[in-house]
Amino acid sequence: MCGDTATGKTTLLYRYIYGKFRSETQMTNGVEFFTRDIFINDKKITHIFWDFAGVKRCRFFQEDFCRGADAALITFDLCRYDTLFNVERWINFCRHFNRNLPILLVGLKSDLHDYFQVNFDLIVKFLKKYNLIDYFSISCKTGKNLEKIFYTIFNIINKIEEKKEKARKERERREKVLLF
Ligand SMILES: Nc1nc2c(ncn2[C@@H]2O[C@H](COP(=O)(O)OP(=O)(O)O)[C@@H](O)[C@H]2O)c(=O)[nH]1
Ligand SMILES: [Mg+2]
Repeated sequence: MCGDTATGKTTLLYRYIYGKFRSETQMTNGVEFFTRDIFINDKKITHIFWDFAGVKRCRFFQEDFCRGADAALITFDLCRYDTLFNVERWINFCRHFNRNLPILLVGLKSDLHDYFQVNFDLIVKFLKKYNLIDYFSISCKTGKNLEKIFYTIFNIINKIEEKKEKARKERERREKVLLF
């Protein structure tokens, strides 16, 4: 998950894990961990979230994580136009190692409609130009669409993992045949 500072990444994770809205602003310092178990097709999956500070000294870790990522969530603040504008930079950052990385675009703070500065044309443009999976607007305050984005992204990751597993089994089978 990436996005500009104060778009709501930590608050989003906090709400997803603890079911509560954390209203105080607190810069992510270093790294925070969150875990949650979910079930997909009756399979228990433990997810570990690493929430890195956006500061420069953490860039190295961020790049390393991008390398191994199966999918990404990119966040922007529906009330700050510049954060949507910067989405393009985050897409390029995430796709540095994998040009086809699946990305879900997430606009946060949908409860603050009186302060919206959204340009829907730009959202549609990004969706098409970068072939993004989908776009959701969500609120960490009301919880709107929150479960949906995680469900969507985990389903994608699960499918990729299954494909990898299938390929691995097929490779093993071929190697066995060769051995005989
Ligand atoms: N009203 C409202 N405020 C939010 C929402 N999500 C985050 N915030 C607030 O936005 C500020 C920045 O959030 P934070 O999670 O620290 O952003 P981060 O830098 O991306 O991790 C905090 O004061 C949050 O309480 C939301 O959906 N609605
Ligand atoms: Mg944070």
